[in-house]
Amino acid sequence: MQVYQYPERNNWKALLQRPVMNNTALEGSVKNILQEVKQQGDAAVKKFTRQFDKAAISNMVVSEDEFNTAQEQLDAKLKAAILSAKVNIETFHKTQLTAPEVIETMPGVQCWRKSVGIEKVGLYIPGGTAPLFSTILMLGVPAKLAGCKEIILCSPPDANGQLNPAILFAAKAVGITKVFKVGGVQAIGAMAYGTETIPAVSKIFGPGNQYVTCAKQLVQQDGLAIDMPAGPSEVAVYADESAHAAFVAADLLSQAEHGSDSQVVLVSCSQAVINSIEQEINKQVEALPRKDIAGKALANSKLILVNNEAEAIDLLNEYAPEHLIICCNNPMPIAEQIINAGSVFLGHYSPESVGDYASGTNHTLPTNGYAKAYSGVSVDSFVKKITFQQLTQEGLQNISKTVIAMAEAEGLQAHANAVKVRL
Ligand code: HSO
Ligand code: ZN
Repeated sequence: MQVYQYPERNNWKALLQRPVMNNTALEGSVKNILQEVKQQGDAAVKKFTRQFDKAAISNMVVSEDEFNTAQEQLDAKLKAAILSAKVNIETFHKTQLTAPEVIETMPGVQCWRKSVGIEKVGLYIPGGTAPLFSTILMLGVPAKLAGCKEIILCSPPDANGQLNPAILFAAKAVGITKVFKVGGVQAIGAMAYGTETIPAVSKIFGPGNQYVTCAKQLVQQDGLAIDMPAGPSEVAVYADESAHAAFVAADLLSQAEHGSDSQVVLVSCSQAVINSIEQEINKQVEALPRKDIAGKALANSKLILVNNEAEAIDLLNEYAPEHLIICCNNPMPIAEQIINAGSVFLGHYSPESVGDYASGTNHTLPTNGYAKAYSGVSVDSFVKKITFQQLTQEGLQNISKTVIAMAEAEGLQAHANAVKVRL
């Protein structure tokens, strides 16, 4: 792991740069797959599933029998854990629902705003080395609360044409309308353009590899909405002398094990703290089943020594991490100065993994510095906000002078007339 001692402020940007993701090399093949799915529907989806997932699927829709089998197969403890996490996520996200409030801006001029669920949404859940069924809760729960009518899910099948039972159990638990055994670019294309079997949706959510991310960006250019630009996941930890090296090391490793491209950053004002955490990482990593992946991520990780707490805060705000853990006895004064982060974990007993699974907050968060301007997924991500207004005759009278003066000054006489004609 690389240690950076007292980096100069004008070097921060370069130091905190994420590896550039270059999609141009794969864009051509992604475009071709999308095009084929758009033109040939199910036939193309099945062909690419055979080609990439090595699975021959006759019926892409998961049947009731398959859901029941998954329910029977899944360990009772895991089922209970999924349901308990779901309750916390629901409890937290429910508070994001707001009832419309009618505001009278002038006597007789009433305005309000109503949230309306996006009618059809599509969730993508990757397969691969770790099937992230927890993401189904993070996307499905707010989608349901938002009032989305059709919530479909696509996930790549294994070579036997099956999905992981935990994926099916979680999908059933949150009330997904239909689950399809389809993954990769072909899944994004199917949800964007619709096929005979898979309905087109208005917004696509969920993580994925570079191909899936590229496909989401391309269909966005075609007018589809997507959750947010996704990049490899990240955690930054700020640790002072009160930090427990073993806790911090475990937190850094929990993010490093996601992928060899994961980003792990430690910031401290103490070289001794950095040394002891580094030692602890080297010890703990050895025992991890995913130690090869974590090891690669650690090779790109940064241990940064800064002069003081204020400088640490500035550096962390410049980095804008997806997750920030503040390992201090008194984290609140620091937390209040954080202006760029996806999700913040305070004190010695708030590991990122509780937020990843079960505390209630969402784990679909902005990476790659997007936390400077983007928020994580919430109920808001699944609604549109429509404004309404109604004026009485008196209200129109009250506002008429203002509108007429402005319309005439913009040279838009018809706008002014629409008021005048009513008075
Ligand atoms: N830490 C991931 C979310 C996740 N962790 C899912 C475990 N499962 C987002 O960066
Ligand atoms: Zn995680």
